[in-house]
Amino acid sequence: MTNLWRKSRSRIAVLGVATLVAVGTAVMWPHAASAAVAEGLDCETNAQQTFSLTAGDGYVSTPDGNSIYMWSYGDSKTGFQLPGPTLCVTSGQPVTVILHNTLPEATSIVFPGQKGVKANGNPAQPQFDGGGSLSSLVQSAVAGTGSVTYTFTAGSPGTYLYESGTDVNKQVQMGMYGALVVRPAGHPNQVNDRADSAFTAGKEYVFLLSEVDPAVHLAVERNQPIDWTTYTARYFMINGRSMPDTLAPNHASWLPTQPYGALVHIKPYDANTNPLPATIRYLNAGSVNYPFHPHGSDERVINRDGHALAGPTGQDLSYQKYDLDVGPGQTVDTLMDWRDAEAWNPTTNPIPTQIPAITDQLLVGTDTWFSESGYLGTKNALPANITSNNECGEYYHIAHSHALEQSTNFGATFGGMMTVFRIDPPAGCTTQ
Ligand SMILES: [Cu+2]
Repeated sequence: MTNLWRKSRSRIAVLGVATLVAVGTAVMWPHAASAAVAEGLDCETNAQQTFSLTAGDGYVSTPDGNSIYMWSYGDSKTGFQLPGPTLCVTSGQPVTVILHNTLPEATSIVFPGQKGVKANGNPAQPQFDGGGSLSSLVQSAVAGTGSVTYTFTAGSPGTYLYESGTDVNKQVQMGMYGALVVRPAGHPNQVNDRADSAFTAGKEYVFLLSEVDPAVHLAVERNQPIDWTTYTARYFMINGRSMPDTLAPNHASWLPTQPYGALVHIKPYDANTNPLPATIRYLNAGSVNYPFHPHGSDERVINRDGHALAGPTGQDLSYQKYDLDVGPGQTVDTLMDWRDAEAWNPTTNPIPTQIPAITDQLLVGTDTWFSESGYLGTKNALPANITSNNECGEYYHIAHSHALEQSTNFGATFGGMMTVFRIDPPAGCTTQ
C-alpha cells in the first residue's frame, strides 16, 4: 500500500494540506499488518452469524497528534477498536451478538431497524429504575463484568447502525457504535433484493460518520461531570479516522485501534470489462447532519435506512445525488461509477497537456506534487528519477463533508470528515 498512500497524499498536497505533506515526507509508511482486506469494507462474518463484542476503553489518535480517550465495542478476541467491528450478515438468517461489559457503567446495544430483537431470550424493551425513570432503551450488561446476549433475524438488506441504548448521549459520543451490513440472501454482491443494486465484488465501502468533542472524553477519562452546555465537536471522522488518516489502508500499523480506512478505489464504467458500480454505505452516528459529497460525480442513492428505494410495484425510486445529507441515525446506500471514460481515449479527446518547467514543479525528494495531466488521460513523459502522483494515469477526487467545519482537525483545515476517491484507468494499474 506504500505507493497508494504516497500517491494519495500527493494529490491532497496539491489542495494545500501542508500538514499532510509534512507528515508524509517524514515517515516511511509500513505495509498493512496482515490485513485480510487492505481497502474497502472489511467484514466480520461467520457461518453462525454469532459475534462476541466487548465494551471497553482505549485511545485513538488524530492527525494533529492528539490522543482521545474513547469507549467502543471491540471484537472480544482482538480488543478495543473504533468503530466497532463491521458485522456482515444475511437477510432472513438468525444473528446472535454477545455483549461483554468491561466499562465502569452499564451498557447495551440497540439495533435500529431490526425487528423482534431479544435480550437473553426476552423481548428487548426499555428499562426503568425503581423510581420509574428510563434507565436504558434495552436490557443492558452491568458495569464491569456484565454480559447480555441479543438475538434477532436479520431484516431487509441494507446498512444499519448498532449503538448503545444506555445513557445514549454520552455513550454514543464516547464511541459506542458500529455498522451492520445485511446482505440479500443468495446475492452477496447486491445491496438489496433488486438486480439493479448489483456492485462489483470487492468494491464495497462503509463510511461510518461521527464526531468527537474532546472535552467530553477528557471529563469521562477523569471521572468528572460532563458539561453538555459547552458541547463542541472538534474532530470529525470517517470510520473512526480523520483526514489524512482516512487514506491509510485498513489495519495500518500506525493506527492500531482504528482499523478501517476510507479510500474509495474504482475504475471507469465499461460495458465489457467493468459494467458494475462500486457501493458506498453511509452511516451517521453523530448529532448533526453530515452533508457528504465526492467531487467530480454524483452517486446513485438506492437505499435509505435499510430499505430499497422502490415503489409499491417495484418502480425504481433511486436518484442521482451530488450532496448526500446523512442525518443523525440515518443510513444511505449508494452506487458509484465513473461514466466519462471517453476522456481517457487520446484519439477521441486528444487534449495535449504540458509538463511545467522543472522550476515550476514542487519537488520533494524524488516526488513531484504535480499531476502532469489535467484530465483522465494518458501518462506523459516525466523527468528522470521523478515519482509522479499518477504513475499509471489514475486520478484522485476529494470527498468530504460540505459543512466545512466538519472537514477540519480541531479547527485546522483540511482534515476531519474527508477522504479521496481514486479512479484508475480502464485497463487498471499495474504499478499499484
Ligand atoms: Cu466539496
